[in-house]
Amino acid sequence: MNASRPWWESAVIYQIYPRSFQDSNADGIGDLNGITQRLPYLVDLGIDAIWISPVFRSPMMDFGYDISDYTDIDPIFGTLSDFERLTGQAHARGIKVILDFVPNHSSDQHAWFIESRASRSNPKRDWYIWRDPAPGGGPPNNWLSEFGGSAWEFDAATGQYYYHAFLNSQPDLNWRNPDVVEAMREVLRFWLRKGVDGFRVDVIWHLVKDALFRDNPPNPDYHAGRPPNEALVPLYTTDLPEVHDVIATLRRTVDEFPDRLLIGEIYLPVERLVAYYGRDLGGVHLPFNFALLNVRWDARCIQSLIAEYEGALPQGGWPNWVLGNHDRPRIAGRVGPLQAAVAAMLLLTLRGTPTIYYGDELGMPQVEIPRDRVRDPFERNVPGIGVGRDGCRTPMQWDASDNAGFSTADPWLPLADAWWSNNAADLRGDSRSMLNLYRRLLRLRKETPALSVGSYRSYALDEDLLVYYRELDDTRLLVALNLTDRPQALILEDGTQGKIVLSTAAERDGERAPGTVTLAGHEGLIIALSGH
Ligand code: TEU
Ligand code: CA
Repeated sequence: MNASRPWWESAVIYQIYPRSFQDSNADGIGDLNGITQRLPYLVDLGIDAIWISPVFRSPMMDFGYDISDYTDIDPIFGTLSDFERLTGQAHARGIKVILDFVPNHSSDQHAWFIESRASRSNPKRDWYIWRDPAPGGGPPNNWLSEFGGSAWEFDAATGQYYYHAFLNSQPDLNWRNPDVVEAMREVLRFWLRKGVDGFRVDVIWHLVKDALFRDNPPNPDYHAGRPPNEALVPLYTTDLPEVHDVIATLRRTVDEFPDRLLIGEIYLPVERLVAYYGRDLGGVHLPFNFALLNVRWDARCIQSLIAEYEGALPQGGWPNWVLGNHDRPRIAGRVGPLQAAVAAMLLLTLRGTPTIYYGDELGMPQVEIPRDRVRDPFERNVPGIGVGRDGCRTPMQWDASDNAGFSTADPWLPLADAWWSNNAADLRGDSRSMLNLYRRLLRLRKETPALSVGSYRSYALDEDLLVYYRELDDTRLLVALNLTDRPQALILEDGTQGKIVLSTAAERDGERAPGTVTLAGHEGLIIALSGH
């Protein structure tokens, strides 16, 4: 392996939604000690880094994405020393730790906001975004909250509105104020000094808003059934040119420490996404690439999105891939449980850094949440159109004991139905299981640099097969993915033959691949090529 490459280029990241990973103190909610307890599982799985969704002090209106103290751990999750123990033990096992930094907004319970709303003349007034009512009364402009309704909340005590891109309990900080920037840089340093290996930065493309507070234009493509905020194009609220200066400052702060990683959460089309690598790559190292979250699951669409993404990357910009996260429906729910194996092979054989969402390695389903169990504030505010995020946040299915081994108490969200058979312990014992597929793929990826850092080249499109080369030095691999439920024949290039190094159907590993190979429905193959 090339020693001069930063660690994250060959790493695999694993996202933990901490409320749902492992409960250690019988309150039905996952916590830091629970994660520490499960580190051996993560070592056995073969991932390199964990990204933990927010564990900071929070009233939990948005389950931690509403922070009331950026430099303390919420008691629900444990203590600062629990965090230090987790980091120490993760590092001892070779696992990096990435925190979730939420700088766009705080909780309305943060001391900064409590001061800010105390009076118009408070020194922290300008740390948030306050505006007078419109001339005729009402909100200052038409900006909408992502979670429904106006993005402006009236504060009767001081007679002004404050802006909140999400819940009204999540006021947006004013990143045009240099004191805010400096305070947040200190927050980063606080955790960097504790040895964290990087940050995933929440809604980083939201940080700066229009200085003139112009109305957002209507979205001509909006239709009923879509989230109400999509009625407007967020022209003046997100992706402003000035945001790149702020991000460069965050990057310089992280660069004060060696080998730290900055990932940006950015939902934008590819051509705008890649701007977040920054000028001279001085932005985030990895702008999350969410293209696979919405793609139509067919070979043509996926091949062209890979080509578009690879083609748009700036010189030296490192790619990354995501199949799921705590905001989006589970991959197994989207493509079906059988095809999810093919999706796993896709994620772990593309060029760039993959992020695995916890539980996808078990094929965890998208869970139907009964109305009386809904916890997600987005679903509560905008009910019935399918925006709910609880269904992808259900407790990890560890074993067949009570509550799937997640907790001895009733879990905060219901478990998936089939947890008593579909759980890590049972799947570990079945050589053909999804968990063992992930383990085999991760081991192969580690042993075979061509799969992580090798070049990517697409193969002639064979209708329903997605086929590509991954190459490095003398290693030539062909990845063939059958995106259908029917058998498909793959014809190798003239004069090449190969050997199957890994099939989603474990029993084919090691099989010779002469000129033609047939893939079963929902099968994926990694073939080592010889000849030419
Ligand atoms: O999500 C940002 C984001 O883009 C959401 O609006 C997303 O589209 C939504 O959750 C619907 O899928 C981040 C966090 O990942 C999310 O959990 C938080 O609720 C949100 O920011 C506010 O911090
Ligand atoms: Ca707990």
